[in-house]
Amino acid sequence: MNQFYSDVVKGLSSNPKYLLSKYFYDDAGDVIFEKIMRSPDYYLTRCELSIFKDQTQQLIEAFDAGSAQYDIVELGAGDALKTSHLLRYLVQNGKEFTYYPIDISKQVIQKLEMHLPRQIPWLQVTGLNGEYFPMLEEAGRLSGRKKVVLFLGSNIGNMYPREAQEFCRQLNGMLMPGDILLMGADLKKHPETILKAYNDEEGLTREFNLNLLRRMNSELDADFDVSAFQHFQTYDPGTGSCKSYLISLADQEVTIGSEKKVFYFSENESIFTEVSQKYSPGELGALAESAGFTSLAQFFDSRSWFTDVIWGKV
Ligand code: AVI
Repeated sequence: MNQFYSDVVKGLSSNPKYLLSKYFYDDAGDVIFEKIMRSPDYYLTRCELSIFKDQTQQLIEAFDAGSAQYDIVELGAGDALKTSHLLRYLVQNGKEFTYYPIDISKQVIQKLEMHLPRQIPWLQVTGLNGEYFPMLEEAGRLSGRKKVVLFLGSNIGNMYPREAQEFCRQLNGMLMPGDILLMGADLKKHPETILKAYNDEEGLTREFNLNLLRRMNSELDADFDVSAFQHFQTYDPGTGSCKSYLISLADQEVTIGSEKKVFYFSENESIFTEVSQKYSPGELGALAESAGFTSLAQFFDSRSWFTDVIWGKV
């Protein structure tokens, strides 16, 4: 049986029910997510882009303070739009380095290898298609230099704080002294601003969330009535946990897969689909320390809604 099916069966057999947010990203989900990133209510992408555009030189000075010679490795590179500002600056200033974008999508890597050197002449790109950690090891084998590892977009937020701590600890264990981590994280702010970003007026996040049901219908031969579920978002300003759910609007049963496995949903029952954790600068400092990093620098957008932290491995 495929992994998607077994993860779905596990999640929907649990109490309370859940689905893994990594399954948002099929072709349709990718398209919706691109629209979310451009939507007025979803501020995260614009905030981080402004840091990369307006403070390029300062970001690079912070890397240079750690090491004179380094390669850039990016975990989950996507379209590399933000990173391209750094890469262009480095190339234009005569820095010798290779950019190693890592992504689970083969298409993403092929596109980056084809388009980036056209946009940024002389840029050396070696794409790595696969999971973060094995590909990070591969980058270490290929690169003879120190590494600046980028983990942008508040992807760290899609882990619970404990998972994030474990992830950062594992990452730290894979780096060499002198390597650097540049990580983007969304900050705690007025709860309404956060809720709006995940409950946007255009209904994009709603469609993103409901797309999980459509994906199960098309890939797992499920028979979800998508109109019988509702997107529901919460944000707890105390813990910083912003959570997405799908709420069943009726007592209903759904059949999944060729084995016709049946799941029951009662009216108002929830399926948890995603956490988008928000941090305070202090909590990020504590995360750095608990994972064995030293905080070297921290950058903010003009409203201090988003931050990019630079941590060093000692
Ligand atoms: C990819 N990740 C950082 C996004 C976030 O903000 O948690 C995914 C997302 N979910 C709903 N909107 C965007």
